[in-house]
Amino acid sequence: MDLFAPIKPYREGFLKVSPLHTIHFEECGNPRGKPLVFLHGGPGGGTDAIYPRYFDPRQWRIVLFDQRGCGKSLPFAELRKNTTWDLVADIERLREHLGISRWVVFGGSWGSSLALAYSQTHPRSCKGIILRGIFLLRDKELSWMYQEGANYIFPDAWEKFLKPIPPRQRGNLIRAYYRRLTSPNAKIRLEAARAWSIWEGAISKLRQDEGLIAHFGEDRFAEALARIECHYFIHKSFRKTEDQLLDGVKKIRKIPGVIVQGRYDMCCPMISAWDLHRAWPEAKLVVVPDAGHSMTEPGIRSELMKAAERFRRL
Ligand code: STX
Repeated sequence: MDLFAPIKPYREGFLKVSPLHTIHFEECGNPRGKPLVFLHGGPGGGTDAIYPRYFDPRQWRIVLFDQRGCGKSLPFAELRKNTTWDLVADIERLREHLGISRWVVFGGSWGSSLALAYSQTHPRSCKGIILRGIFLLRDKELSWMYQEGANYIFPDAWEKFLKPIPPRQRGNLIRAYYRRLTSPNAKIRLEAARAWSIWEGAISKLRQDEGLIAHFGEDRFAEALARIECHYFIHKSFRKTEDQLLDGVKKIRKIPGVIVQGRYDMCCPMISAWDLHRAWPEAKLVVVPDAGHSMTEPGIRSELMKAAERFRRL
């Protein structure tokens, strides 16, 4: 299934969500269409022009926003007052600001974690939940990606990830990176940000994509993504317990849900989609047999577009 044509927002704006933070949002498609909120990944990834193209613009009112500190939101790469629960509150504030009573929530990767956190906090605002590349904020998922796991598959890319960190600090890479990413020295910060972000780009697709890796290495993109991710991950994404998002499923069981997962996702391995499916059997699990993590992988793209088409009729 091909994406819909490139689209320009019909409305764009800024919403001040705290004394410190202002978030950028936009709306695409049909102002009288079914409302959907798109939760991007990272955290810190920002909105990409490709995101609204998964949804039929005649049928949907597509709301996108840049989470605190990234994309066009201000201040850029700011870590203060930037937690999962701040983002959950921002989503609800944005919904009210736009006069939407209930919307479909769409999120992949970190966006899936945020979609679960949001829907479990505000179930009555959610008409449906479309998730992709499941990430449940658990220690084993962080350890897989940033300590031991994915490096067994990508030892070549891992060497580059290790490079900015002296050997004696490699026992806790998230901590070692956090120190550099919050350094007052811009050169140290940027070197760390690029290495952190390039690692993620290198493991995001079934087949490595040099264009994607180069994009992840761009200074501005890398600085927001790496700083914000590392800040969230060193704080265990501000979760209350290890299994908070699985235990919280009881609050969203009755909301229609779909889980799209690439079998060879090296960023968010399928164990989490499976655990979520076990906890939430009412949601439909779709495993794409020949895909990794990225939402641009052909099989993932088709399944997400099919899911959106089914959810349009809810
Ligand atoms: N982060 C996984 C995630 O949420 C550990 C993610 N992966 N890639 C992205 O987000 C972007 C493409 C949004 C940068």
